[in-house]
Amino acid sequence: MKLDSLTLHHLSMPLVAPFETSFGRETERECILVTLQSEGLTGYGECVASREPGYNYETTGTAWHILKDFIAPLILGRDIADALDFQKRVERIRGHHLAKAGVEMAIWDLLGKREGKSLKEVFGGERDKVEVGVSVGIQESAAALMRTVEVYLEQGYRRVKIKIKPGREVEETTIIRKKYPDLRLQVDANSAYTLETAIALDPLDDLNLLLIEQPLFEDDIWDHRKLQARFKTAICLDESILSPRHVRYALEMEACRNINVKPARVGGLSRAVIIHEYCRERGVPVWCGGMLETGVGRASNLALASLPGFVLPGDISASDRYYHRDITNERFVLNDDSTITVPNEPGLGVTIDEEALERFTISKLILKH
Ligand code: OSB
Ligand code: MG
Repeated sequence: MKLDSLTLHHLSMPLVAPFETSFGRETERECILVTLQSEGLTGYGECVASREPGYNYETTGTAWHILKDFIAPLILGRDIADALDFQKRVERIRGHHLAKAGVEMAIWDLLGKREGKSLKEVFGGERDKVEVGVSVGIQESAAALMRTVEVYLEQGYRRVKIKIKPGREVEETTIIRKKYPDLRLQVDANSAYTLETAIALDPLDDLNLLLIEQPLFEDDIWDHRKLQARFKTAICLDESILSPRHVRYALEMEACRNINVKPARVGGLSRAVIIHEYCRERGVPVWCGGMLETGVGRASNLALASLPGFVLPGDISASDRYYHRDITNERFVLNDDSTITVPNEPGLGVTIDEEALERFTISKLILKH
């Protein structure tokens, strides 16, 4: 598959509501749309780096640099066989997983389109629709959180994740649990605690949560082992897992009981699929995380989450939870059973709304062989 050109669109998209986590608050979502032209076909990928290095050290700025100056020269005009071939070529670039994953997604879109198969089919997915939940940012008060959660439950979400940080965890999580004793509820700290301050999380252990996501340092696995040892509730790692190797470390250390799989964070869909297989063989539940994706990344997440080992609901909400207007013509909606239908058309199965793309583009670069 000869790659003829690579186009980058740096996008800034207004969110329906601000999204606040322990590391910051976003009112606009930045990302980079990656477009590959190959032999008459067009493939799309989303690089999910954000404007600020809060969740991950990469930003839209660093990703732009790595894509333009390092990844593009390694692939343009070259014959790329598949995702593994791509990974081999970019192996010499250390880190920068979000940048690599954006291109890998576009390669998968091309491969699917060439074969006339959806990514679900290509990956061996087994579900036509996947169970999803909603990730609720930190709100002004516990009362405001209650109102926000109520709205999502009315919309039909049956799994809720609440973002927490020191001082904003026990009251918040407890009132939601009291009001909804049977709700599938989980929390995400985005690395906001140390082993010492994590004592504040102890009361959460009695709230029958599905899991507690990434309480400790993003570059740590060992201390999560210590925390997991004293918690009944499953610890789930997000930020700490950057590769299939990290998954092995975490499981061998018993640092967690399940994994949030984000293809971008681990360097691409191919590596997410490897992690899925590794966990499935060991009976470790995984679920698909989210990065407030546009319709492009959402389609990719749905294809991945159709694999059989994705047994916990994903952070893949409907398009209208994020954006009034998206860059895809397709909009993803929540079904009555808190699922979203997996795209069926070849590749990612989405098309671009060129007018919306234009509206949200803050800069554009076309690189040709
Ligand atoms: O930690 O899971 C996270 C969004 C941006 C960065 C990190 C995270 C998140 C989310 C949102 O929780 C998930 C979604 O896309 O709905
Ligand atoms: Mg997380």
